[in-house]
Amino acid sequence: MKIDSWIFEAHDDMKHGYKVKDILYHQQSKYQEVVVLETEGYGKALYLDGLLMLTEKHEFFYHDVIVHPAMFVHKNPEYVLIIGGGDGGSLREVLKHKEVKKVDMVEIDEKVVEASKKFFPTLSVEFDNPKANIMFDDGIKFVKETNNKYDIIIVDSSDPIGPAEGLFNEDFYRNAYKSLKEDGIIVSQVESPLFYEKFFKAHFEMNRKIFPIAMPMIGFEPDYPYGMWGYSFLSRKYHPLNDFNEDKVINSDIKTRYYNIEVHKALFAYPNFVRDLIGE
Ligand code: SPD
Repeated sequence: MKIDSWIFEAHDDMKHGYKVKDILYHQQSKYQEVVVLETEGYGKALYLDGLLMLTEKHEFFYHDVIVHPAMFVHKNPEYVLIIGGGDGGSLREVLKHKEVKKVDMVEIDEKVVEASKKFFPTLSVEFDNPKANIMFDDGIKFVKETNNKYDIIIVDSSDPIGPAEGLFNEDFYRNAYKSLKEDGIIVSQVESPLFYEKFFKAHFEMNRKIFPIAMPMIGFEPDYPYGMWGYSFLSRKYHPLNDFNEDKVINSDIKTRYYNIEVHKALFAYPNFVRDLIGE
């Protein structure tokens, strides 16, 4: 990864860049290149294998969407599994929900947690919470082997290349389905419908064979190329709109900067090209 006064997430035909003030951390872990930079205008930024995972300024867009819609739709989300999520942002949001009794977090790369504890104090706030059980293991292997049943599973992965590749295939989702209670929900990050069209289409074709409800959520995320980001809402029972009880949000004291009742509904309002992609 080339770092000078600018950092670019480089793709075949475009680049997404930030002006860099300082390189704070640069290590090759057993799994990937882990880099933390101080940017000029967006706070610190975390890159894995040259791809931007988050900036301090904008991470709330992503972590609000990957956590709160499912947590508010589920009637009583007590047991949560986070796959990946080594920066701690998803754990922070999950533990804002008072019903939660236990969160298992399975992160493959200890270096990501190490970097977050050192450089991202606003994300790594809940690693020592007694409800949090942090395991350094392969999430693919974990869902294959566990007998646990979760209310919610959040797949907060990096991109579908490198160590996270297997978190996007059918075996993983079939095993994750089995690790849910009968009314459980999985939310995964599934890249941008603008940028990874074929992948996005295939993800929903595959998961409609596994889950009674498999719907995209489309949110704004300025940290990632094109700013439009996709997540999947995969549910054994609850529909994200028909079973959404707005009072649960109104009566909650959870503070969010992006998520609210209107945003919840808007995440399921698809532009026509997304409807075409998912065959609606
Ligand atoms: N292209 C970037 C996709 C990364 C999604 N995961 C980000 C991790 C933040 N917790």
